[in-house]
Amino acid sequence: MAAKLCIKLIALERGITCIGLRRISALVKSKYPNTTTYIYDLAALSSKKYLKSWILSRAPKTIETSINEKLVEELAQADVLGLSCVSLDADQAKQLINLVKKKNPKILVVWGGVHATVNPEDAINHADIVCIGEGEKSIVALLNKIEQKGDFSTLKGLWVRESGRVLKNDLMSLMSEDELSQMPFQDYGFDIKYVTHNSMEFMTKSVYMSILGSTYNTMWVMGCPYHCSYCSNNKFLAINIEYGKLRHARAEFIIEELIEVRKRYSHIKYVVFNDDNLSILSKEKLKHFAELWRSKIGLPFFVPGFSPPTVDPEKVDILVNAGMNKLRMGIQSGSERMLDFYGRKTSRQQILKSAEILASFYPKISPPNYDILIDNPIETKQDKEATLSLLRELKRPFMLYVYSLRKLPGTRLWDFALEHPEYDFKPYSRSFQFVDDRWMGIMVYMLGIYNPPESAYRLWNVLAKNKRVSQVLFPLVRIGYLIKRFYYEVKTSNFEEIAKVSPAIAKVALKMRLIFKYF
Ligand code: B12
Ligand code: SF4
Repeated sequence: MAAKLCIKLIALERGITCIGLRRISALVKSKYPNTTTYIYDLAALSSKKYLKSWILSRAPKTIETSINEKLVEELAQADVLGLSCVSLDADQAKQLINLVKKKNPKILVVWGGVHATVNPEDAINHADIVCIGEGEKSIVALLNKIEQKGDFSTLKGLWVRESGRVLKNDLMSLMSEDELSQMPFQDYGFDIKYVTHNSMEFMTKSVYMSILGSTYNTMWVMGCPYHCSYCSNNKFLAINIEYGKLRHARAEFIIEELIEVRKRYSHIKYVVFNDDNLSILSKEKLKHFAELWRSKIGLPFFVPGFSPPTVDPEKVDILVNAGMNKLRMGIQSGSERMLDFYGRKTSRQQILKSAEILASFYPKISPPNYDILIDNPIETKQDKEATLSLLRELKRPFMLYVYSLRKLPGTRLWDFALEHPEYDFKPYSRSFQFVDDRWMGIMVYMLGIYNPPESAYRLWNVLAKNKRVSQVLFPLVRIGYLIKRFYYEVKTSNFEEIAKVSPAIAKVALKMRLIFKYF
């Protein structure tokens, strides 16, 4: 095994973003060339059915449960199999591990990523080793030991199954700014294998474009100091309080990363910073980043990581001038009682104030996006009405992302649901998009589309409560929402950049923009 350690790495995902595994892959490949990386796209099959099921909010038989046999064959040839996924995809990861282990009982399976971190007790029942938290230092130490035929059972950051017992080692320290800045960029090589339930091919520009279009996903600033009860950050903080500090590579690193990836994927015209909290960075750091971005990259970008206490007009302005054309802030509820239950460090008043600041940047950027959580079984009628009245008060325009609440392992909400079986908190295996409370769903989506006068609002209220009418209204408001999203995309997108990749689409969109001027 020692001379040419054969390593296979795989991310199971609904898509191909997998920033975590791409980072691990780049690092492992830099030290062990006999490494192959796979991305198993579990959503490939369902993408056509997805839109219909989303509009109707009904679960289709989306995910193909049989595992690609050719993939199993290839993975089973490895000495070490490294695996990554979120909890939603853990069952398929387990199925894959079982099939691979059947073919090659000697293979060492290392399970890392979010599910392994928030639920190691579950992961270790299926893998030989579980990597908890940030994996770079642990995987390098582990592979080194395996290569040297040394003892890895006491390595930090790992749980190791050995002779029927589980050794639970201390955590590995998180990387410093210097260490983060010395890491290789995410692996975007064409030697990555893109896998679906019935196909396997090398990654190409066209595969990439068919899934992510011209968008590149990255993460610069990691860490979040908040403790929202439904979020896995609870668990990250519980295992290591350092996860609450903002950690990031130098700004130059993220600029170089973009330069590199654009050499390979010249069609990239848009960047998403998946950071939990980019907006908490100091003004000095944001200014430095903004100057570099403007002069060296110049692409528009999306920052989803805003929360009401972090909205500062000066910071928003810095980011907008750098190229941010879209942002997103978590609101979740308009009820002070629910904000408290979720552990959100904000108030209704602060939400209104922050939303006013964000809306003032329209039309320089597209309308701000806000997250709203519904389907919380402990919400009363008053709580729901407080959310609806907040949406009526919020400065317009805005767009909503509506999520149906799910309990995730390792969160305070998970513990609360265990202590209170009388409340029906839905499991994470049920999509976050499937809305149970149709009345609330209709009202929230309707308010995301427009703010009707009082009499029309009351009429909506009555109609949405009628079971039969709501069957028709719900898909209608979701279609209305899509139209509104499309309208603002056309109004605010940079079609000069899009035209370089897809002139036909840009031409049609520019014509539509002329028409939209009259609305
Ligand atoms: C970007 C992101 C997305 C992206 C990309 C998803 C992806 N699979 O990469 C998109 C928008 C598509 C997305 C979708 C969803 N997401 Co999301 N998402 C995130 C976010 C904000 C950042 C993830 C990230 O890239 N982190 C940066 C990398 C560097 O960290 P990392 O992935 O943890 O990887 C490190 C370690 O885990 C480890 N590691 C990772 N893999 C491996 C492998 C090996 C072998 C080893 C040794 C180590 C290792 O080393 C890595 C580097 O340090 C997190 C929140 C967060 N802060 O983590 C939520 C998060 C992962 N998402 C979450 C959820 C719930 C979802 C959805 C289910 C939501 C939905 N609406 O349907 C979907 C699921 C999609 C899917 N099946 O993958 C939850 C997951 C909770 C859980 N218990 O699983 C999180 C934690 C947020 C939360 N609220 O709790 N998401
Ligand atoms: S602010 Fe966002 S990332 Fe932080 S704990 Fe709350 S939901 Fe999670």
